[in-house]
Amino acid sequence: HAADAHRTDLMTMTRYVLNEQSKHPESRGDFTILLSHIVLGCKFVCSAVNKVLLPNLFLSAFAESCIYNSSSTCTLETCSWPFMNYVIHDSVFRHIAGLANIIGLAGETNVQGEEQKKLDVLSNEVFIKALVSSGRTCILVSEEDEEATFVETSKRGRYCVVFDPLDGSSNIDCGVSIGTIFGIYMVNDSHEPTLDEVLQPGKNMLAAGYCMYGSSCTFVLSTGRGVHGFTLDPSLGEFILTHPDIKIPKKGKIYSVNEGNAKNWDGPTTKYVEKCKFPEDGSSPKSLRYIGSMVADVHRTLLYGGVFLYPGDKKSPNGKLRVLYEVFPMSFLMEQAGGQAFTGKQRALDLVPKKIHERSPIFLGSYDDVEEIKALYAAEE
Ligand code: AHM
Ligand code: MG
Repeated sequence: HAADAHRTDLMTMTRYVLNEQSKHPESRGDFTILLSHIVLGCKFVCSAVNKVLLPNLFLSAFAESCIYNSSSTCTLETCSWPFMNYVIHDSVFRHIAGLANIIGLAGETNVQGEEQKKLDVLSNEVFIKALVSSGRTCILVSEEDEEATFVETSKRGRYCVVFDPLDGSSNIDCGVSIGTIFGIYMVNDSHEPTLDEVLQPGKNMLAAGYCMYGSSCTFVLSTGRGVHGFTLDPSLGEFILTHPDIKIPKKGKIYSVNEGNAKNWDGPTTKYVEKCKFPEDGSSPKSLRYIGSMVADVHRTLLYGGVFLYPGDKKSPNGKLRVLYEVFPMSFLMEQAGGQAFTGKQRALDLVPKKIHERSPIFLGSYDDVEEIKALYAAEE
């Protein structure tokens, strides 16, 4: 009854990390605690994202009516939502209005842009608070904050976390997958922490991962021993190991790039994409897939193979993606899955960032495909 055993013997993420930890007797469980706080942030964002995606209009209509009427008899009929003509019980109504408050929809007059912004900001706040309260962090770098956060001494630990709390924000309103990306460094204790602790090459990361808020909520993690995928079981509120030891296919059939920028590309990028469409060796052309959410594009690349590229171009020589919390974590995962990540000049994980929000071109994915890109850049020199 292997199937039965499987169903009752769940490998949760905590269990997985504890297993890993038991291989290091010196470990004090700090990483497990840190990760559980990251996971909490992801669950919160997942839930907030779903509330925005599904009943978006519904919530704002209700929230407004509830806030402005603020009476206990506030019902569907007293609000302007036109499509339903029955009354929702007050408690349900208050619940919905409460949710709307949490996710920041309540009271907004300008529905479009502001909501979206709020969800970014909210996600950032959630992660900062979860990370600081873990008592295990020291420096936090978030895409949302200009400056790094230095955790106060009483709450300080040895880990530095770099993260993009909600990446792909242009995709929120149309319900397309978005995600959180993070990387973890450990400080050299003994001295006051400085920014140098995080301005380190990606290969010094201890762990990296992302959480994708898609048709399901998927958490992909590497602690430097392969890449493992977990799926949120909403009924349990637990991430369960569903994709152990992910390996990217050695060669893929997909390329993923914003081709709208082709006009400004450099020679090797142009040549590579041309080769994808018109292969010279008689093989079939590659398919193009581009979501515009790095987490989703990288996730597909990891599972199906192929390449994801955000090259530099004449307008933005360093491309768009940020080294610390976009390029490094994804490159770390790619290498751990048997793929490669290249900047156009070097192995991405060898890059030493000088600023926390620095950008870099990135080409990552299946080993053989990235090898081809490297050859085109080498030929250029
Ligand atoms: P964001 O951090 O503002 O959301 O931007 C990052 C996103 C990535 O998720 C994605 O790979 C890229 O921007 C898409 O950019 P473009 O719209 O230029 O193709
Ligand atoms: Mg981003």
